[in-house]
Amino acid sequence: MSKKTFQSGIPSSEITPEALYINRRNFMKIAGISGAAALLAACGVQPNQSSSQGPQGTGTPARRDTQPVTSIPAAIKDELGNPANSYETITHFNNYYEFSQGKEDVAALAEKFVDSPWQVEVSGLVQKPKTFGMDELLKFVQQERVYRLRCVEGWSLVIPWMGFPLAALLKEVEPQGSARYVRFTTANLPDQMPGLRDGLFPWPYTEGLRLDEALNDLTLLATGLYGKPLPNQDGAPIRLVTPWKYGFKSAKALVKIELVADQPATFWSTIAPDEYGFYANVNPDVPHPRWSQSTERRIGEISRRKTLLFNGYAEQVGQLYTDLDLRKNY
Ligand SMILES: Nc1nc2c(c(=O)[nH]1)N[C@H]1C(S)=C(S)[C@@H](COP(=O)(O)O)O[C@H]1N2
Ligand SMILES: [Mo]
Repeated sequence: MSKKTFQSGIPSSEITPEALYINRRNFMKIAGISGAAALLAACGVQPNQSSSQGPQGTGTPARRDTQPVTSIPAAIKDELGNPANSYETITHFNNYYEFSQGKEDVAALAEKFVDSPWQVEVSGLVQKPKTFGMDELLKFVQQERVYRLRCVEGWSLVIPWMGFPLAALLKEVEPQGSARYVRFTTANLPDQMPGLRDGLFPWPYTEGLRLDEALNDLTLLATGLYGKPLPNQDGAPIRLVTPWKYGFKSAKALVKIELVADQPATFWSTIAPDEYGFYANVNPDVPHPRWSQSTERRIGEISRRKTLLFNGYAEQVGQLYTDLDLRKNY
C-alpha cells in the first residue's frame, strides 16, 4: 500500500488509541467526528466499557457531545497484559547515537531528518538482488505487533509497531544456500546526523542476525508505530525490530540488508566486544560486565520488574538456541 493509504487506511483497532490519546485534533480533522464515532463502533467497544487511561475532560466539545467518555476503548496491551507506553514516551525517550548520546533530546535533533526518497538495497548471497523503494516496502502487508523493547541499559518500553516480517522480504530475493547470516547497514548521512561527524565510533551503525533468527516470524521491519509512519527518532522510515534481543540489535534507518556467509562485525561488538556480543539475547541470568540484567525499569513505572528470558518470547525463539551456550554467546 502507498504511504497515503498507510496513514489513513489502517484498521480502526490500530489507530483509535493514538487518535484519542495523542493527536486527537489532527485525527478529527482527517476523519471528522462521525468518522471517529464509526471507528469506535468498528472496534466493538461496548458503551459501558470504562478506561483507565481515558483523557477525561480533554475532549473537544464537539466530540464530547457525540462520544461519552465511557466509550473510550481499553489501552493497547501486549500478550502478557502490559499496557503500551504512550506515543509521547516512545517518541521522547530514545537511543539514537547518530543524533545524540542523550535520550530526551533525540526527538528535537531528528525533527528535520529527511527520510524521503528512501531505498533499501537487499543484496549479497541472494538469487534476485533488488533495491526497494519505500513505496514497494509499504506494499508488504503491514501488521500491528505490540512488542516489549528491553534496552541493555536496564529499561524497557512496550511499543505498538506497524510493519512486516523480514522473512517476507528475504523470501522475495531468494537467499542462496551459502547464506548463513544477515548484515544490516543504516543511514550514513553526516549532513543530517550530527553524531556521525564525531570520529569516535565505527560508523555507520551496523547489526547482524543469524539467518534463522532473521527468518523467525518475530523479526519485524517496522515502518510505523501507533498506526502512524515511523517517527524520525524511532528510526524512520524503516528499522529492524528483534524483541527478544537487547534494543541495540534493532537497528534504525536501514539502507542495506545483505545476506552473507560469515558472522558480521557489528557497531557495538566492535566498540566493546566484552560487553556487547553478537547474540545479545535478553537473559536475566547473564549479567552485563558492569551491571546485573536480572531486573529492568519499565518507563513510567516506579519499581523494577523481573527481566524475562528472551524478553518473554522463549516460546517463539527458544528453539533457535538449544545448541548454544548462552553464557559464552552473550
Ligand atoms: N541506527 C541506530 N539504531 C539504533 C540505535 C542507534 O544508536 N542507532 N540505538 C539502539 C538502541 S541502544 C536501542 S535501546 C533502540 C531504541 O529504540 P527506540 O528509541 O525507538 O525506543 O534503538 C537501537 N537502534
Ligand atoms: Mo539500548
